[in-house]
Amino acid sequence: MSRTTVFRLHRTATLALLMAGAVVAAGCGRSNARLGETGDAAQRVYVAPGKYDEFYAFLSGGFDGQVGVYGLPSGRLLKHVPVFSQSTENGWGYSEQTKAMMNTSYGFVPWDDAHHPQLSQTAGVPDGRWLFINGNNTPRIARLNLTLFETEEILEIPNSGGNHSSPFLTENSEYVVAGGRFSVPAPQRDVSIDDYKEAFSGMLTFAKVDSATGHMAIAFQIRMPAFDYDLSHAGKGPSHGWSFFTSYNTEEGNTKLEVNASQKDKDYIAAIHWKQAERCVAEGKAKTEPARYAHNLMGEDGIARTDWGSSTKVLSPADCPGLVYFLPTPKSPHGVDVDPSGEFIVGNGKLAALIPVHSFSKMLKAIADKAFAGEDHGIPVLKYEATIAGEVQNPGLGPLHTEFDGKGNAYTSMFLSSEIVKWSLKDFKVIDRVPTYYSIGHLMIPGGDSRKPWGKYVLALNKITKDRYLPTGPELAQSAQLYDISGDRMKLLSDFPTIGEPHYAQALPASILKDRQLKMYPLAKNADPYAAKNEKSTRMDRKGAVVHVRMTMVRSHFMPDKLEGIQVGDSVFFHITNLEQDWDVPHGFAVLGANNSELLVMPGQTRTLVWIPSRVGVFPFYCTDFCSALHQEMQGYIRVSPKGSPVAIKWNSPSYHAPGDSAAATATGHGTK
Ligand code: K7E
Ligand code: CUA
Repeated sequence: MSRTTVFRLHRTATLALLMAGAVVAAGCGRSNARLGETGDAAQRVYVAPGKYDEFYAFLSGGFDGQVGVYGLPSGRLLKHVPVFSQSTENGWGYSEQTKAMMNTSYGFVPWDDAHHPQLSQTAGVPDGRWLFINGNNTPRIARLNLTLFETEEILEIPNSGGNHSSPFLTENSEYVVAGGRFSVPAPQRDVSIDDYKEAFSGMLTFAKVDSATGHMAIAFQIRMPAFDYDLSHAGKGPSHGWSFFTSYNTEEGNTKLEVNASQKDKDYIAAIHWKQAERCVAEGKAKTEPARYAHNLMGEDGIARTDWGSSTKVLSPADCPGLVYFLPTPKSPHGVDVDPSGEFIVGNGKLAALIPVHSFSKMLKAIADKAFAGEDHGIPVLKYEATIAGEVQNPGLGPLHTEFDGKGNAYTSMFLSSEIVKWSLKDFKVIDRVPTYYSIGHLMIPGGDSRKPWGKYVLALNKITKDRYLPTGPELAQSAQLYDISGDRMKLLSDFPTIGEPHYAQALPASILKDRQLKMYPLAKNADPYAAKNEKSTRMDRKGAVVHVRMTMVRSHFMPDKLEGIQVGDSVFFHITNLEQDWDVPHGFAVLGANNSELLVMPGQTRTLVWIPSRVGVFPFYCTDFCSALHQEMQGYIRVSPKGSPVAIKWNSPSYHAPGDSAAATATGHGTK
């Protein structure tokens, strides 16, 4: 949730709970009762110089649209990966090869609100191949390649609004899911907002993930009642084949939801039997409906391209019996989390005074016994008593999310009372609680939503830091806090600030990833049509007002580095190939007057920046990445003449021959205009 909604929720929920006679525990400002126990905290998070962290952690950037990669336990920031965002650090989203990643049916959208990273899984365990993450505002799912730490694919989700219950993949990464927080008319059309109940749909999308390549494709969408589908998790083990989505606003209000969506005592967790959906789709029960959406994929040649989708298969629960059941769940549930055994489905009712735990086996039995409390929009509603395994009593206030340690314990974040509460999956009794600073949203245990958590730490992802860091104007740092959970009692180890608002995070042992990193792109395999794979093939070509410059970079010079014959208003495409074949030797490229970005070009890679000179003169360009002792010498000049100037194209590399030079005919033939 955003900070503003957080504050609002804080107010209304506190009010509601006060009226209900609940005691509000002190959250912000409380002293750390366990300070004495954390005397060795510094040692526990200290990673000596030259040593590696034990875990890679991937934190969503929230409204910053990126993923932050941190080492745990140190909390050191290792990388900032642009996803639904442009990056001036490396030209992501500005270079010609990456621009298409931002394409959507709404045009070029270089921003989004990214909440939920999900590591790909095999047999319910993170396998370190890919990281998926949702974009909320312009509904999308992105896939990062974890040998590159780079975004490789972005799939737009049509018929959706606020893609929040996403991507929450199934246990062999068969599907990533996308549920809309905001129901919308689907297909979009001009209707009165007052016709919400009739004209709006909730849409739950299942995108198939190719097991070899990771490529996503929309398999089917399920048209649901116009509720707000907030979060999701897939079943695992015995519950594999099902996905669970929380919903709020089952009241179907279309205004002032803070009141109108809090009327009912219970909303639902929607249990989706996606294996049944597969059968219904195979039997032709889905309708093909027009839908325009972008599918952006990085090609093997390092160039992103967009394929346009034109339709999706839409399933209605009425046409596919056994597809959807509603599990009544108290008070506008937020997170839904499935324990490592796959048996327990935990609802986190943000306004509820308890944590309901549903049983998957009881759910199946209730379905078989038709233990229905009724129907809602034709969808069977199971009896609460028939599916509930137990309730965690007096857990704290404002439960949002739950993770698991793999040792029979669950950990729930309490937004209002600012704490993590540890409880037992055996008897649903609270075992321990520890304050967080402050207003925790998600929490994360490495592998903590998988079948095999590495239950050594829990990371609290906090919304508000108040007095925790040096103040920085109106906007204060957002923060993660690391707790040791290896013993019986949780112990706070450290705080570290994060980039953007961290919502969810995922982590896995560094040993899974660290030896799989691509060190360089093989130059011989560079298939960019404008690559210059050696200095001899560098050159300039003019076609009308477009000039293509094929340039190389290697320690410590550009080739060519003296360019003439450019005119004001030309579109100059700098296609720059890094000839290095060594690890960690990117070169940068910046030119005076560039209106977009610099470039960082990885060894063996070609990247293209467009520069449109606006004035006459001679402009320097240089390498921005300190690559060698002669890095400061890695520079050049480009001369810009008035429009229509007789100054001919000219460059200083072996491919250039002056016009009239007899060798010119045998050279590129592009030496003149
Ligand atoms: Cu709880 Cu977007 Cu997963 Cu934030 S959400 S906290
Ligand atoms: Cu190349 Cu600095």
